[in-house]
Amino acid sequence: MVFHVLTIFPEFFRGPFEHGVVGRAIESGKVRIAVHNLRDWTSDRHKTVDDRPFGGGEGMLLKAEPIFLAAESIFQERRPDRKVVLLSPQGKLFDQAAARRLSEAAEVLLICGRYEGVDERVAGYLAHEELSIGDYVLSGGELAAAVVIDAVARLLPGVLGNEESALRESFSALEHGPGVLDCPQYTRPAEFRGWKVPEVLLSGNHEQIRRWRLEAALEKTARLRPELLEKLKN
Ligand code: 9D3
Repeated sequence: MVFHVLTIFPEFFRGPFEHGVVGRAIESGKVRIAVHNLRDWTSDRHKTVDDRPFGGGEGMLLKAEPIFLAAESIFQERRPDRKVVLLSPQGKLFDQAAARRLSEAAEVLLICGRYEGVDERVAGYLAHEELSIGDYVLSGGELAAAVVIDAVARLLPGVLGNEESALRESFSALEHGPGVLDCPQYTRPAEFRGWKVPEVLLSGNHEQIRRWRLEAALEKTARLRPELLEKLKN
């Protein structure tokens, strides 16, 4: 799978994918990340990518033209397996279902917003989807694009080791839609600064351990993410 990223900060993407799961996926050729500098599709002396909003108001918007020219040069023809995504605070929430959807594509172009926003014609006539990674204000779409790449790349065949993907199938409710959180987990030592690991986990009684884990996962979900349990009921 190829991720194209369109940004005014191409250097941002040097670091994040050198390590870990995505780094390995790139090395093995399962994933390619092509970073494109939006300023390469400007034609004025100052490489202008932004302008003031019609109707007045604060700040500057990314102009439509350089973004359309870039997209049309990166994807020379539109195919059903090529998706264009605009990252913006107004987008639909990026969740595991959205990650699964994008993982079906052969190539995804992630357009990173900056300044106060992006000319709406990008959302209206260029992007297949407009996505936000959550209800908080970021300085731009770059971190969001990195989040999307990480979440989607993990879903591609062969990207996780056999062990990791087996774990995902059997345990992670989140991967199958909104559900319960992972249960609390502990490793050695059995006592750290006076805080003991729940006795049952040391017992070797696998039936009891299974019951405790389910109970603990439900309790923690109720405490930290009650809305996930509400969704389960429906
Ligand atoms: C909602 C705030 N906007 C009204 C004043 C201004 C604005 C702030 C930050 C417009 C764009 C941005 C830059 N953020 C993104 O491009 C962005 C984002 C985000 O801020 N939060 C969660 N997901 C995303 S995806 C892209």
